[in-house]
Amino acid sequence: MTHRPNDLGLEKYRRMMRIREFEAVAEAIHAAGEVPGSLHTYTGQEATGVGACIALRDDDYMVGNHRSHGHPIAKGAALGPLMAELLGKVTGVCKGKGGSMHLSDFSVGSLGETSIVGSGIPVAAGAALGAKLQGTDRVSLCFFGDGATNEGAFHEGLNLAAVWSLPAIFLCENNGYAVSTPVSQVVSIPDIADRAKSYGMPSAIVDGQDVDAVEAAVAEAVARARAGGGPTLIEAKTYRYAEHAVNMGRVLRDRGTEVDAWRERDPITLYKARLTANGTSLEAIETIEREAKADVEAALAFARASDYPDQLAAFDDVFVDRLPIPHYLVN
Ligand SMILES: Cc1ncc(C[n+]2csc(CCOP(=O)(O)OP(=O)(O)O)c2C)c(N)n1
Repeated sequence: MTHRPNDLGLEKYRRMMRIREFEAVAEAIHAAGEVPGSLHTYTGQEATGVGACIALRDDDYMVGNHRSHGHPIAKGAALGPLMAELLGKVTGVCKGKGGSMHLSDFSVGSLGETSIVGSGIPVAAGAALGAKLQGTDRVSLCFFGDGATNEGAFHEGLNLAAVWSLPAIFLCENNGYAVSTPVSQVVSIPDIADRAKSYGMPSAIVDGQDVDAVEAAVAEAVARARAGGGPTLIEAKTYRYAEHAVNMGRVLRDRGTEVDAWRERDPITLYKARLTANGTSLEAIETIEREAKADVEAALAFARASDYPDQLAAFDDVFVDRLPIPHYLVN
């Protein structure tokens, strides 16, 4: 059985390690042709996802984007059904019909992602509205990139959330690029967080490599949202190590030594140093590292052993009233 440490610091480390291992395996099996479609890895941004999700309750909502393998893992999702979804298997979180960019797992409040940049923002605002109308104190957190903040959906979602004082946290993971376009070429201000001013919304800028700092910033926003104080925009400055999508066979932009400089502030290495400095034993840390590797291997074995969905299942779960199956597909 997987050891689940009670200590919050080790739990954060555990979730970051699970993401790192998951992405390493996902990239390898994608290169081997086992994963259909494109694959956007989260490696390098682990502290942002984990710091944010650790500040949420299990019943809070979370919405991701196209770079979202890490988000449900950070929210506590089981790895097997996530890996199975990447492989298009029936045991996947979306029964194999979503793939890498659609990893909804409602069991942990993960409402899912779409490949349409910015589209999760109004979805998260809608979930926040639902939580408010139902009289709960649940909050809704949305992850999106710097590129998404140039989409209309960002402005529409933040405006409505502010006007209706919705319990939402908008978390921009500013990793410096949208595909290969540097953020400075398409955003006219240094800090995306400043866009909150136009909606009268509080904001924060946080070091996205520091899991504790992200947790603290999100916890403050969550407390405000639960207390009826409305939404917050948080900008986490972070970095993705890989190309926009992996295994493309070409480099879209040569980032030179920049990647190495960011690796110097790798979120997992930084946190390991902090844990050990605070007295956590190396043995406890290494146990977590081994378990993360084993858990991801087990997830892959589970996914590989699973079946592909029946082709007629394509018509299930699309509308409330099941679609009729075209006669030419039946026998
Ligand atoms: C509406 C829309 N426009 C363009 C694209 C193509 N596209 C896919 S990902 C991406 C960049 C997104 O950048 P960002 O939001 O910063 O996220 P990151 O990939 O850096 O995590 C673009 C332009 C898309 N999928 N949807």
